[in-house]
Amino acid sequence: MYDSNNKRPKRRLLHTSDVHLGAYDYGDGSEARDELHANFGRVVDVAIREKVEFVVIPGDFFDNARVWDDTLEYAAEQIARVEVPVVITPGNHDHVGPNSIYDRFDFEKQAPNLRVMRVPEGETIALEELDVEIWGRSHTELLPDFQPFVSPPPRGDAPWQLGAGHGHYIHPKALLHNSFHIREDHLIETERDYIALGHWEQMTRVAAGELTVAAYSGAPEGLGEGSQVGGRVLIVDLHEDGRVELQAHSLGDRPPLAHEDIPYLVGLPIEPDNQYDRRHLSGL
Ligand SMILES: [Mn+2]
Repeated sequence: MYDSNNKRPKRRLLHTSDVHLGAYDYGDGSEARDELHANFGRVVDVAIREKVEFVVIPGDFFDNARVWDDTLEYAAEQIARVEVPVVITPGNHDHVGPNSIYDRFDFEKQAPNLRVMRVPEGETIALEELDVEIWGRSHTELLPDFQPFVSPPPRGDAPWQLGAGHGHYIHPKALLHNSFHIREDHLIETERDYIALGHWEQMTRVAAGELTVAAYSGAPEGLGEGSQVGGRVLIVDLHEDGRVELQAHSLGDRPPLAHEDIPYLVGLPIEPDNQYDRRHLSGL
């Protein structure tokens, strides 16, 4: 948490998600497949150009467990090219457990800088040389009521405490999605500095209290180009004074968006007369 008396090491990361590699792995291949894969190459280009020190991918890196072998090889090749640590917190499309794509291929051998979270109950990955710890829970296909941020463990000892998770942020205008709920109060309770979110294809910051910055990077695929935020990744600066500052970098040639220019969503308050809360939260 922010402590103005203690300077923290300045760090920079890249956050992307919902890459869905292999989404077009059928038939004889297609231009869409080539473009999707090339776009992840552009994400890696931005990571290298912006000199990030690590990369966080909160889920749906792959589209499904049956993607072609050369998609796996391409993914590993690109991750290895980043050189800095890459942490994946699997989502619903690239879950861990039975029939996990991460058991089909020895990624860590092909890309020794890759760390995949494999524990649905949650685990912390320490990037010790960077003074960063990242906590998250990976999806399985087995828990329809999975809520990635309920009952988070306390902050660890490293100066920078991050979280990563995959699900729907519940806000007043949200449709009542049936699964993978993330609420503002869950994020507040994490007491983390930055929470990297995945599952949505649109980039947006979300309300997470005064002490935590949380955002969806959106998919790097050019979805929602017209909205000004499609086809982008988040560069996250962790400043010495504890501030977390986002920049949305285009995978093309559009200028970056500053922190305040990234859309911001406020969560749904918990109220006793709120039908939604009664229905979905009574079992917590
Ligand atoms: Mn998803």
